[in-house]
Amino acid sequence: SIETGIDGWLRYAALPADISSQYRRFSSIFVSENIKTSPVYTAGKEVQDGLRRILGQEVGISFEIDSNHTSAVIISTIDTSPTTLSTAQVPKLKEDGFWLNTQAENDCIHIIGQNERGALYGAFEYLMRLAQGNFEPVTAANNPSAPIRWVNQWDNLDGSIERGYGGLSIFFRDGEVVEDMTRVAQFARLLSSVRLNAVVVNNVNANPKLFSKTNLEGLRRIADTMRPWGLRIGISLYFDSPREFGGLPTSDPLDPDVNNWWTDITAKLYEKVPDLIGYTIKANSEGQPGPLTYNRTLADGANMFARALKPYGDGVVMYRAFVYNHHLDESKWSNDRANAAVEYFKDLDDQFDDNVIVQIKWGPIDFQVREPPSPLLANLRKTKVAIEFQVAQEYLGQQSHFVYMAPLWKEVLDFDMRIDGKPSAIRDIVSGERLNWSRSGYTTVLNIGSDNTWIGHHLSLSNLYAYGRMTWDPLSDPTSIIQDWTRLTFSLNKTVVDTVTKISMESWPTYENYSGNLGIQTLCDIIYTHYGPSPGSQDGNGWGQWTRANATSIGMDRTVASGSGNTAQYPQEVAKIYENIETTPDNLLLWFHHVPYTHRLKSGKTVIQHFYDAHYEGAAHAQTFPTEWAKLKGLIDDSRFENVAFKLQYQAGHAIVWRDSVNNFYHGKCGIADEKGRVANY
Ligand code: GCW
Repeated sequence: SIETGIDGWLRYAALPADISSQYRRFSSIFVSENIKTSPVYTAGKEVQDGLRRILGQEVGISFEIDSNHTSAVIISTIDTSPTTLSTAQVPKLKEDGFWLNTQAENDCIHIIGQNERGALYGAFEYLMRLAQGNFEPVTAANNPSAPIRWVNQWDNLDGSIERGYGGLSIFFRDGEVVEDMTRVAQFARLLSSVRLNAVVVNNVNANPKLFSKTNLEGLRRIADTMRPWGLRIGISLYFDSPREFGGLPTSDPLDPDVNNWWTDITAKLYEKVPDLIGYTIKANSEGQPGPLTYNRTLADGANMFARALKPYGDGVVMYRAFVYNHHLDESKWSNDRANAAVEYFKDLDDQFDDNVIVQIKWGPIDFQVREPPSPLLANLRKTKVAIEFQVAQEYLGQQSHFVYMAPLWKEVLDFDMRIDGKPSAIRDIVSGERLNWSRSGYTTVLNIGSDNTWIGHHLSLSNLYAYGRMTWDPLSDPTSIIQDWTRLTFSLNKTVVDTVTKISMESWPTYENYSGNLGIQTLCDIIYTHYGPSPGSQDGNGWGQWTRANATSIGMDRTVASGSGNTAQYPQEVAKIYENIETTPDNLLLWFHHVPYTHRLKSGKTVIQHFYDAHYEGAAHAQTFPTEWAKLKGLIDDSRFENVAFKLQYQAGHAIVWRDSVNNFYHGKCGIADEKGRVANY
């Protein structure tokens, strides 16, 4: 059969008959909700579909449980659990959590959600085990690490997607919400299967035309399509809408008319989407207006939206910390974009309303191939935060190269910030545990589109799967995540699993090697595309992603002693490590220090020789990916095989372009020859 990729990791491929025949046979699927909009109902349908496809069993759904129910799958919430079913053994579940018991009495399977969404998650968990031929008995509660597990699509109303590499928007076209919701439902199914619970549907560079009558109605359709999958929608707002769209003279967040305008818009939205999860705000960022435009604080701006949402329950304002001056003067040594978030937000810590969450990019700059974690994650105590990842590979090869990001995220989440000298792993900060927050968590920039691969590269969809897995349980192991994903996406065949795992686990270090090393950032074109090598574009502009490379030395001096003082934004113990060149890890050396090209790393190599070597190594390693992949010919469907083969071949070629451009550039700068005498052929 031709595999399109639309089902992603939810193909439910039939198990070989000799395996599936060993499994028990079901008499029925009992579902506690007979309403199509309920995720419990969806769970029943999904289980029915899964049992048919994976095991070849045709099992009927019933909404009435009979007294001699044997060999049934019983799906409910804790509250709607049938009386005959003992829920006494179920421990207290967290919001969205579930209980899965495959060893229940009368040969039954119990899937019990803390809420309706949880029941659906439990159903997916069960099916994804079966689909991997995993018949191991399980009796366990499963709870999320954090309540906020969102994705942010950067979709524009015209159908384009900012930093989108997987086709046009599945939500919008020509200024309006699309009619056909097929892809929206398929998308919701994928998200829900990895326990993500909300989607912000439009770009943070938001267009106020979203509030037209037709579009409000369109948002209702999107929300209605997603609700049965346990997903809620949020939207991004444009700060200056009252002035630019509403005919008011100002968008001042303390102006009563402006507040009324947002109150009114919020009422209209909730009329269509009664469970709207909230607003995402990008303001005073990259030339966008915001509260500072009106001489108000960022907190004044955030709280205006928070007040508008308050009457409707649990809606939150996700206020982005991505606020910085993009006309920075590079000639001033102490100027540093990495300082911006803490400078703007730290002093506002006690000023945000309780339904405001500050949304912080994981690194201080912008989704680079390597950054230290954002110091703002350790500077807010009262203000709840969400960490922002980027499944979109904006700076990581834009889905033309493949970079599996779970290892990167894991490094960030495992990083110990040592707040007040105490263990403060970032995963425990964002879960809310470390500082006792009630609502905090995760979001990611995501750029799925109407392409059959969803995202532009079959392998890159693993990042969405991994993001879901890691937000639910940040202690998950990236290797087992990719193994599960591969079995579900491609095949249970060992060669397939091992090969995809190998390529995936090597992909980030490889890309780092041929793009930008030692914490210098992704040396791509910085002005617009963020793609392809252009090490010279980093400097000489106001964007502040500088390398400060000159004829003799390179790197950003972020020390207190002689640089921008950025290290002091980290808690003391961490600051000490980065302030000192001896204790700064090599892979962040040039992020924190400005050194001669001849500076010796802990490895004994000079900085410049490391650059040369790493680029040769990275490019050489990229050549192994198509060769590895070639082993899968005939082991997976030709359609996806060819598609990925083409992509990996392209990546291998482009890696050589990266290697030579970067090496030539630095050779030209410093004039120091490669010890190994290698020269590019052009
Ligand atoms: O990484 C940068 C992107 C912009 C984006 C911005 C942001 C939506 O290059 O395209 O704008 O970040 O996060 O707001």
